[in-house]
Amino acid sequence: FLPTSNELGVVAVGFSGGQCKPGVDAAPMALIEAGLIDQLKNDLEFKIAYDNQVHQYSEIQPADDPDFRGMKKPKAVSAVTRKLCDQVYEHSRAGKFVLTLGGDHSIAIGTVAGTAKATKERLGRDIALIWVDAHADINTPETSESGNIHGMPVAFLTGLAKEKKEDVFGWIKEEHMISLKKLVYIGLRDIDRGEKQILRAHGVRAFSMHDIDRHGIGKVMDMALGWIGTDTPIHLSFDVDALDPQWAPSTGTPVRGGLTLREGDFIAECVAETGSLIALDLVEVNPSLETEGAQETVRAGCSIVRCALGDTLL
Ligand code: HAR
Ligand code: MN
Ligand code: MN
Ligand code: MN
Repeated sequence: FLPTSNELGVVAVGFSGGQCKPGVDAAPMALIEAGLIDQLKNDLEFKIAYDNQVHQYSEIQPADDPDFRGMKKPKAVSAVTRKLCDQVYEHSRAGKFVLTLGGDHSIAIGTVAGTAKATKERLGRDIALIWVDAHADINTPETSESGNIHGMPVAFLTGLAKEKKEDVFGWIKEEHMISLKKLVYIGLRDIDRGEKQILRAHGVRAFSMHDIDRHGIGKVMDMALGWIGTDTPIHLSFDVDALDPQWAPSTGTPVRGGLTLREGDFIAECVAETGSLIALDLVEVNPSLETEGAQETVRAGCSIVRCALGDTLL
């Protein structure tokens, strides 16, 4: 079921509306200026389908966008992710890998919805979702303490959070959703109380930093991929804040005690090795937050993407 060709659809999303800090919208350009797309083209010999633009989606963002059920900028995030879903869907439906460069993590509502739908249609299969992050991002509007939608994407994608209003994620239908049984977390270390209850109640497979310390990253990846099973299309959503701030300081919500850069690359390599990866998001790089750390964070992001796309495999 893998993308049969070596075609890679790239979507650059300069969107920051899922949280409150400006600057994360500049990440796609910073990653591209660091040479990411050239490397994928030249070193990895991908045939790249990229429209040469960083989408800001300002044209579809409503001027009047009051809080709703505690969510901040609900209509803007809904409209942007809906549009992004269509873009990702088109690439994935055509059998391409899809690389999405964010943006904050709210954009995964669009990317995962797009690959889930495309894969159901193309292969009649449900996708698995590997969420590499310091955070679980599974708050419902009601459990969220911040109202920031980048803390909620997994709740909307799994149907835990539902809203009928078409312009506030009501566009998310069954075909866009993934099963909580096919969701695996790696790297967790800052989970809200309400999120813990959700993870426990639904028996979600989660590997925290504690698990990585105990078993080592090799064993954790064996367990994570074993849970998903072979022959299941995988969407990997990688939040750069999964890495320790030592390697990725320039991100909106850094949390100490994270993955080393090598562990992050290893996770990406292991997923690449399965041959089942169909899509990758790289999110939450915010080059404006640190002066020296910004380039380091961008480099770390580039490295993760190259590894996930097979660079270091022999
Ligand atoms: N759990 C917190 C919230 O809901 C923090 C979410 C954090 N941010 C991210 N996403 N970078 O992974 O607001
Ligand atoms: Mn996240
Ligand atoms: Mn995070
Ligand atoms: Mn917290």
